[in-house]
Amino acid sequence: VRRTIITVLAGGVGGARFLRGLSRRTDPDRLAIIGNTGDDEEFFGLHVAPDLDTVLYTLTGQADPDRGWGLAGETFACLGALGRLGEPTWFQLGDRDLATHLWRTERLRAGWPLSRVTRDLGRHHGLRPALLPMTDDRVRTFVHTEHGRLAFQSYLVRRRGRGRVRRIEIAGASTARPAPGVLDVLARSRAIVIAPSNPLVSVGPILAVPAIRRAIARRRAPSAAICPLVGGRPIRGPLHRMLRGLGLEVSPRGVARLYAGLVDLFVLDAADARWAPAVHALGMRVLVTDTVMHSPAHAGRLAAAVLRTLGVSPA
Ligand code: FO1
Repeated sequence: VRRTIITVLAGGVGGARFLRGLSRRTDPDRLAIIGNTGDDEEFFGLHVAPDLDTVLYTLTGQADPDRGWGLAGETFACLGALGRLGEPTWFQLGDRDLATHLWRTERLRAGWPLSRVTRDLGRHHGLRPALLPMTDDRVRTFVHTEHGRLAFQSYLVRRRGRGRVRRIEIAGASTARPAPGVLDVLARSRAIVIAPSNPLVSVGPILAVPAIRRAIARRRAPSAAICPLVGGRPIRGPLHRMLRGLGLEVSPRGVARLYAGLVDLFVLDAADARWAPAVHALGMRVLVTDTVMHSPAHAGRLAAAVLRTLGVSPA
């Protein structure tokens, strides 16, 4: 692992967009990303790692700008042909995206750990930050609703995040070990940042790996989290419904509580400035700024403000 200055815990689209901003404001070769693998899933025998791929495609300028996931200009001929064979097509696997999953799956079958597959994939795509899956072990997120125990993609994509959430299960996390490099980058970080990703199903699985949580709780570097709720709603995804279903407060304080003891600074959107005292009372410093990432330039300004407030020089 190269010399690292900033380590980011990231889920899918929100995390990737924040990272794109951060990599404009700091040396991307000195950035490390710990990615969520809890929402990985097998489709047609292929290992799909949506959050890792979303980060990879976004940071290499290949992501579809509207969806935020998958490749820009993608076609779906293969999926269409599978549909004509009577196969389920609710998970949109693009023709060129399939190459990623074929390649990953072949190497996993050859015995490579996911961390090595991810590193090589990044090299082939010209990715400069170190992208580390949180673990090489099998961890899978399940969402329990009145429809039963749903694998994460079934809950989010197939059922569109509907249904009352009763429990979130991160299966395999309690015995999972951090992937090679993860504890090392955390120990050598000058700052640790939790991206504006879903704290329950994107960041939650990363922090559910016991040695990762422990390393962050005992950090020497300053740490920050950016609140993914703005005005009581996430920019995308069902976080507000998940919090409500679990009986947690649907507010920045509700999110901040999930990070108690792990972050020194909590970043609130200007629309939620009134929550600053309540978050501060949890023992965190508060930064109030614009957090909505309408463009890479907005994301860059957000990232720069976070680093400045943490006292970390960007380059
Ligand atoms: N999200 C959807 O809402 N619908 C899809 O059909 C879909 C397909 C897909 C394929 C590859 C990939 O890497 C991501 C994909 N996503 C899709 C996004 C993914 O479900 C979520 O963004 C993450 O799992 C949440 O972090």
